[in-house]
Amino acid sequence: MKDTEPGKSERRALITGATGQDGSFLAELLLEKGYEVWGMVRRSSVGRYERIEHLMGNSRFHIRYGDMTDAVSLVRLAADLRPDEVYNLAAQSDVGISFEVPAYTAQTDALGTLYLLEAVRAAGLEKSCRVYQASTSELFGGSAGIPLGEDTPFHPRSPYAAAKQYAFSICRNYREAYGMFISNGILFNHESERRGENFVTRKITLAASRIAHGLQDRLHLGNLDARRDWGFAGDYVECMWRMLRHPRPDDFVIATGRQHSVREFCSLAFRYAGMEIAWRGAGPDEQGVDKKTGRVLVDVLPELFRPADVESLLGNPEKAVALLGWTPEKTSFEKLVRRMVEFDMKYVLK
Ligand code: NAP
Ligand code: F7E
Repeated sequence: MKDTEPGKSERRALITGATGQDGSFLAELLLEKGYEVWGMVRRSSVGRYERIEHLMGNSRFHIRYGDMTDAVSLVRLAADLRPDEVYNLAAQSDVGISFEVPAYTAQTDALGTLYLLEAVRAAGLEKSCRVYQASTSELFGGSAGIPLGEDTPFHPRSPYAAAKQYAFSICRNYREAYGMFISNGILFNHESERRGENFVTRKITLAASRIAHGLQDRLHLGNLDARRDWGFAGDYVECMWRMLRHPRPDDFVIATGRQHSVREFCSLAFRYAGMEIAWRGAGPDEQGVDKKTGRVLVDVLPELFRPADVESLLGNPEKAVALLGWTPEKTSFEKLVRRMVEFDMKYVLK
């Protein structure tokens, strides 16, 4: 490993999932830190590069085609690039959709991770290359009031979580079996204006913005009671980098230590878009109405409930605070929601 002064280096990083929310923030961060960054992207009939378009002119940023389900492509990438660090962010990351495409989710998220580790080994990089694995709070399957930490047992409640459990375990196994530097980041939900439009936070900020501009009638949601420990993606990618700069490979929970319900997220987002919501009714009959006009802004659709949902997630980031210098809630919940709404209020008019 080429290790120069802390924070500045000529290290070469490979990011799988570079076109995703986290991949784009991480690529920015690593470029700022002097890395040569290779983003793996997959072929698509439409341009998929909105989140990384602004990096395309950077002479230290490059893209290569590959796919997590194509082991040969990963072997070729590792052998050609010989990266110092690999950040495995590529995944079918939508929990709800994983119930519709369970086998594909397993191929990408579980087997894909195995292929990637084998590609690093096949290139003879097992002693030099550090690997970050994008693990998830979904592994826990929920928390009944008690903050979840690295030692909490897993109880996956979706095909996505089950696939990620395999990936987590194979990373630990390769660390123990082959002495590889592989760290699992057990990240709780993190959001931004680059979040996919199907995730609940972005769905809400986009809808609130469209409704404010008269472009949408109302917002349909599922489980309003679900509670999440929501942070800002831009803060969380810094932890990924810190994990690979840590002297030893390990597993870390990254969370804010606070949680809010989907209903609370909704109220705040509509407030920032200029509307105050009053909630009335319960269960499938619950509605969010505009306090001023009485107009229904939000309602509940039973088909948006998942076959099994994770009701509550709350993380305990103490270990990351102590060992990685992580600052929870660098960006507060209120700042995060405001940032997303401010972005979407302009974005929906484009
Ligand atoms: P995201 O926005 O959905 O991005 C996923 C990335 O993976 C995209 O670049 C996507 O490419 C790529 N991808 C999907 N299937 C692929 C395949 N078969 N081969 C190659 N690339 C593939 O996800 P994110 O929010 O940035 O999350 C990054 C990682 O962290 C994921 O592994 C996710 O499961 C995990 N995670 C996320 C959170 C969170 O709250 N965001 C929390 C914990 C863990 P396309 O652009 O071509 O679709
Ligand atoms: O759902 C409820 C839904 O899809 C959050 C991924 O990044 O974080 C993410 O997974 C909650 C759930 O994220 C709607 O039932 C209600 O309880 O935004 P989400 P997620 O499932 O927590 C984890 C950590 C990951 O690892 C994943 O990759 O909100 N909810 N109504 C809804 N959710 C959606 N999507 N749409 C609704 O209409």
